[in-house]
Amino acid sequence: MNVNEIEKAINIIKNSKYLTALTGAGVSAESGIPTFRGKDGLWNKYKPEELATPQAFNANPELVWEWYAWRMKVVFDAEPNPAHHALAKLEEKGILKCLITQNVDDLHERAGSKNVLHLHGSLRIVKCISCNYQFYAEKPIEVKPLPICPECNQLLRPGVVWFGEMLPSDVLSKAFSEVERSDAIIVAGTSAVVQPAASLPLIVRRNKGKIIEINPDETPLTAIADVSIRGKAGEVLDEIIKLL
Ligand code: BV8
Ligand code: ZN
Repeated sequence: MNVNEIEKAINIIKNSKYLTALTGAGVSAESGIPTFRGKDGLWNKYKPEELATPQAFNANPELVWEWYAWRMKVVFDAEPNPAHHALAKLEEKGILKCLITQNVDDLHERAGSKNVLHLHGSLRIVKCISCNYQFYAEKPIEVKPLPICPECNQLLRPGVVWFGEMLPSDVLSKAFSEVERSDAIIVAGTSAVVQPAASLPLIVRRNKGKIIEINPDETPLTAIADVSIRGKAGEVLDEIIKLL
């Protein structure tokens, strides 16, 4: 962890008037939740792009539900890590105005973050493929036999956004308005390849805002970030909050 990059990040945060954050699977990695594209990627024998799609669900709902039931178990058993706690602290101090996440876990909320936008939905929501029925899953749901809607008898599905599906328009437009007014954004734990999430930090930059990236690896954002810290989100954000 490079000390003067941390100092640079702290200065940007201190001088920010409207700081937001965009997080990805990497901020939950230290909670033991596998990332998508890392070496320990989810269910390595499948690519998320192959399983997290409406086509995969229609073709093989048993397999897709088995994958999501496993992920619900992993996520619901997991605990927030210092990255989640540091971001919640930044919000509590009135510095972080909005947390935009691609993650479908609820670890930001469980760490105390209040203003969280879930671009890709949540594993806590189970919804009907046909009517408006949905419920909040306190624990992983039974998927054998496949869960059926009590209102209309159609299949239930995970309340997440699959590849090829539109993001919830209210959440997406809120995210765009948040980054439009940001003069700084912390981008932590994302490979910055999935659209439209990956375009959000570019809007901050276009408006002359500053990008702070936190990631052990380089990403397409690294070259344009004002400071890019090669480190784990839990360690780096913990250090930042301590020195702030
Ligand atoms: C849409 C929910 C349009 C489900 C997810 C070409 C072909 C087909 C499609 C496309 C295409 N080009 C673009 C697209 C669109 C597509 C897309 O972007 N594809 C990508 C793969 C190229 N996007 C979509 O389909 C979106 N919808 O565009 O609709 C449309 C238009 C009109 C009409 C209809 C439709 C929907 C995208 C949402 C998909 N759903 N998740 C589920 O989770 O099961 S995306 C999935 O990837 C997760 O949400 C995940 O969060 C997200 C992004 O991944 P990351 O979070 O970045 O995670 P990743 O593993 O990649 O990276 C982790 C990073 O953390 C790494 O950099 C690693 O170094 C780092 N890290 C590791 N440890 C740590 C760490 N960092 C910090 N600390 C650590 N300790
Ligand atoms: Zn229904």
